[in-house]
Amino acid sequence: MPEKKIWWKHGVVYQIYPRSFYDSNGDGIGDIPGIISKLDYIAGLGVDAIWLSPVNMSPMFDFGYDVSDYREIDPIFGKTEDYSTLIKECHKRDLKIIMDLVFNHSSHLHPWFIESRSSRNNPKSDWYIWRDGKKGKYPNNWMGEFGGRAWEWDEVREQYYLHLFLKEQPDLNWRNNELRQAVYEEFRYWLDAGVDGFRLDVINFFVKDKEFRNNPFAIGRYPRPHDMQKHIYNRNQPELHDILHDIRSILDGYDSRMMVGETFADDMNPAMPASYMGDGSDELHLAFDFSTMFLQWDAKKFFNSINSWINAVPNNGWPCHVFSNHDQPRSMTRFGKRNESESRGKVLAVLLLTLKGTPFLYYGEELGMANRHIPKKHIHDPVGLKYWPIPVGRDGERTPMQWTPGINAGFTAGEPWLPLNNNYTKVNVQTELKDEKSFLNFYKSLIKLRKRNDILAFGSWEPVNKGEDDILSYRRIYNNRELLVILNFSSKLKKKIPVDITNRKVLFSTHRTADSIVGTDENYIYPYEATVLM
Ligand code: TEU
Ligand code: CA
Repeated sequence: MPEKKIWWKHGVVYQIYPRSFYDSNGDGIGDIPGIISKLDYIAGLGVDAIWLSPVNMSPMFDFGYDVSDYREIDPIFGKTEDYSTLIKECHKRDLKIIMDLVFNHSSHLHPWFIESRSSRNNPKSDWYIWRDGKKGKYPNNWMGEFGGRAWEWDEVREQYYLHLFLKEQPDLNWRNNELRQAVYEEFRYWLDAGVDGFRLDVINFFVKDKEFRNNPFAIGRYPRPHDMQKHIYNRNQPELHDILHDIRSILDGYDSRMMVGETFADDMNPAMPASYMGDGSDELHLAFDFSTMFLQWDAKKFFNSINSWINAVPNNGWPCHVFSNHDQPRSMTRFGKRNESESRGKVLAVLLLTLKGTPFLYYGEELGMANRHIPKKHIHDPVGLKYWPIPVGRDGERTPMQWTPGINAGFTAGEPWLPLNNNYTKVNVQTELKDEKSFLNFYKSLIKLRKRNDILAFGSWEPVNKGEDDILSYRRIYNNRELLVILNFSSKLKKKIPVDITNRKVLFSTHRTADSIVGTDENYIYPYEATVLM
């Protein structure tokens, strides 16, 4: 009996940043009707699910990651009915839909917060995190991720409230049971509406230290005050497990729903995301390990990061992999080295689509889209507004999707909300579809390979070469059948290779003809070769 495919384990997920995907009405901002009109393109890629960054009602201080109504759709993205149409149209095409829910914090304009801040004794007074203190004397040393203190003084309550991000993003108090129940109702609302899964924003930040202890000093990635602390007291508190059990049992009351947690760490230790998968069946279905996002181009480093992640995942759990998203520079830019970025991009694509675990793609990754430098006057992201030029902010990875070589890459008939990457005349859907050798067609055939091949879906992951001599290679084994994946991270031809590949059949390759058999005189690896062999 072949194993049954489960969409979130054996499928591919495609992340859309709605503002930047496709603008249907010429206001320069992508929207839900725009996404609907591109669903055939998405289904044509062969992916199984889409994840939309938040589209709920929001004053957009953090572009949707500050929600003022968890049920309504923000008018900039469309009507609430448009979202129901989107669900239906996805399902028609066998696509699942994953909603981004932001429940570490809400917008300061959410009615819950408006009520909570109105007095010290209203029914929702404890739904956010309020602390006494004298004005000017902060409750503790916690800093906001987006600048300044994590505490904001409120003149009415004469108290501070906590915001781990912007002051327009007050943190919800997950230690309050009424708040928990209210949030669970929002989950049920969307499950009833037919949403297949959730991506839970900074899930590991939900619960904070009961005693609000000061964070200790640390050397951070950036010289921002926020990064000069070890965040042990404002994240990852043990009570989070109870909450995840609750949410899991709500989801388990429905048919094949899934939640993936954004588990954010400074130290890249995979034990943290793994811990929130519980025993593999009672907390998160999937968790993000972002360690590959911060690596240099180095086969050994990739091996270590992926291997430790796969091994950290609990026995009944399942890994997932992500190389790009809306918060970090695109992989094409991070690893872009002069004219080698395309070759590296292809090696990465083969890696992502042949690993054990669910691959997450970020819109445009399939085209080879790269970041663009955003001049200061065009910066929208609060991180960039506050800190430019170090860090520059996240607009560069959020530029509009590149559909055609025409004006504004066919993204909008108006003025795009962010400037486009100038490479759109070459890097775009229309041009690439016509070119057999394009990045897009490369991706499409890789996704097809993954779908057709049960070994890639179900197989175990057995390292062969752990990055020595720039080679990363592994077997995927299922029911006594195996595939061998070989990736050359260097621009050099490798004559001494870890495993004899002669007489193997080529299933997919950057350099060799598919379905050919490797001859005795071909037992070497080309520069930046990525090959899947049977
Ligand atoms: O990101 C969490 C997070 O920690 C990132 O903000 C990261 O530290 C930052 O991008 C580095 O500059 C999530 C969302 O993905 C992000 O878009 C939101 O802004 C943030 O939460 C707040 O909701
Ligand atoms: Ca629009």
